[in-house]
Amino acid sequence: MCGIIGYVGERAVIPVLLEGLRRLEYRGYDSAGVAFFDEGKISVIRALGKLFNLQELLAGYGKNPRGIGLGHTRWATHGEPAEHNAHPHGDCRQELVVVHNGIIENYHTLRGMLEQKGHKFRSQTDTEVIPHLIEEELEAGFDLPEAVRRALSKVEGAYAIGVFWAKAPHMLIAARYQSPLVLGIGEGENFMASDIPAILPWTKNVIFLDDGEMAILTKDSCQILSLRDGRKIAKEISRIHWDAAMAEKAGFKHFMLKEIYEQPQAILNTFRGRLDPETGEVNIPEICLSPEEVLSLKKICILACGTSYHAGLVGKYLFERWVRLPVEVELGSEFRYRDLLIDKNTLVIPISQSGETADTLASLRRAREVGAKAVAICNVLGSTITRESDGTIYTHAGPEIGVASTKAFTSQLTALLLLVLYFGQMRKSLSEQERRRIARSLLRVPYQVEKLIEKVHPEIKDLAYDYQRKEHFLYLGRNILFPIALEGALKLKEISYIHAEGYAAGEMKHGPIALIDENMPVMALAPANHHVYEKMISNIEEVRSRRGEILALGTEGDETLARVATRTVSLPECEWEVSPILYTIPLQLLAYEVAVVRGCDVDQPRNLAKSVTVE
Ligand code: HGA
Repeated sequence: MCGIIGYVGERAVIPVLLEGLRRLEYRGYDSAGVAFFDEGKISVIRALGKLFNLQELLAGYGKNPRGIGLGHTRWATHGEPAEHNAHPHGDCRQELVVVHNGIIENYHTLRGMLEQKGHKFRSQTDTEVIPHLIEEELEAGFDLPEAVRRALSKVEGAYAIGVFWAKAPHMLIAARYQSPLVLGIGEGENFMASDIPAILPWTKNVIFLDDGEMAILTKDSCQILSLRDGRKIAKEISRIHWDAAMAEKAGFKHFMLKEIYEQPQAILNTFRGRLDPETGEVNIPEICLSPEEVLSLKKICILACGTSYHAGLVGKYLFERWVRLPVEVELGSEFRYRDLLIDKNTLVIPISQSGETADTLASLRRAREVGAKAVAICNVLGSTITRESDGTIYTHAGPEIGVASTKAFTSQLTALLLLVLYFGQMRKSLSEQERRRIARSLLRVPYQVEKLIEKVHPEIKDLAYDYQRKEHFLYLGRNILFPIALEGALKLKEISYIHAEGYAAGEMKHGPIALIDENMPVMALAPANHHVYEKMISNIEEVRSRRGEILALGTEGDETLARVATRTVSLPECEWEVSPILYTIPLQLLAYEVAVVRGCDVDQPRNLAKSVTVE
């Protein structure tokens, strides 16, 4: 949420900032703004709404400044989306500019104190206290890095910031505490950004800034200091293997559609090199747990938010069946404030596409305090959650830009299944025969998903057209497909703004069945080989006898289902363990196609942003 890009070097700065912001726009699109140094002073240009509006404004700027600049795309937390609340924000004299991702929790107090000293504020944001605090320190005689460090010592909350000053226009300052920030190290130029794709066109060499660190960037140098005491810190440069084109739409109309179509590859990349196709053995030493540690586990606790939480719920069914350990799946925003009943024999598994999700990260930290071990499932190399866990299973799904998560979800499901096979083989809770069976079915999944997309996309398009005007939807599943019902409903509501609820089908009679009438379409997930199939059919009958319309996903050739459902979309027969992956695909396509026919902005749904780095 909120995207920051910063540049110092010799290039024309506006195109760099705009390209960076274009690649960060998934993080927020309430407003966008840039600041650069031009003819001896700082120019700030900001526009309400999507980046396009800023682009239009900049097209009329008429000059091509070089050297230093900052850009920001906003997801508002404090202060309505409006031009005057757009970043960058400045000090009283507009000699200093700041972009910020995060929340300054004590901004009321700080603002009151600064106003008493005569500072004039122009916005309602929490962010604006930062340039004013820095201004105070500059006036007290400190140089820019020290002024930033001292200013930040007064701030409580979360921040990733970029700063530059008209009196030192060769120097860009970056600092972070609980919001992500990565530095891009170029030749004769340096960058800072909230996320890797923003700097990929120019460099693949990056430094991940940690909490409590700041950086002084000039075109030829990058120095990292501790925010606590200003001491120098040596950091390693990491090399990124994504390329710039991976963050492009590649001819698809939307990122979401491209990412749906990329799933066969993303799933394959997740298990490639980790799953022996002959023996079904899994090798994931990167989880960094010894066999003794795996054997000593008494409990698993999965921590996640949103779509990743649904992946975690699927994980619970898998772990409980094949690893025989109790599993709790916890929402990050709840877990972090709960009384924790976990200890060093608990394994926590934080799941997050970005590895920066604020609530998941805070939960991980609490679990670490009581000695729990942690193995993360993440897509972004070097992200904070991966650095704070004992080990990580990277999903290798490539950059996910669409705000509605798709390929990250199915690769998280794949990674969870790998972990289940790995623990099952180590703890001997899974026989070799079962392991081979599950491995064989996972190996088939990329091919099955590819064929499935090809087959169902036109059918789903028709369905979406016919049901586009419905205002409510129910999604029903049982057992391992219950979380997929939740995920299907979430996808529909987030991008098409249709009210949708996911339910465990057996729960219908405890309340939701009262909602059923001819205006309530019900999407039922009913594979014929699941042990709860008959129960599912009974639940479908119950809906049908109340004039509900059933849209069903089920197994090819299932005549019983075809008889009870109004419309059916058939899927290939697949094993229970991989069925969540396959049954997700048509639901993603349905949400996508409904959103398209309703004219919604698929990649940038209202009020949302990706990579939720605030509480
Ligand atoms: N609090 C700042 C920045 C918002 C943000 O980081 N969102 O994710 C604002 O409201 O502008």
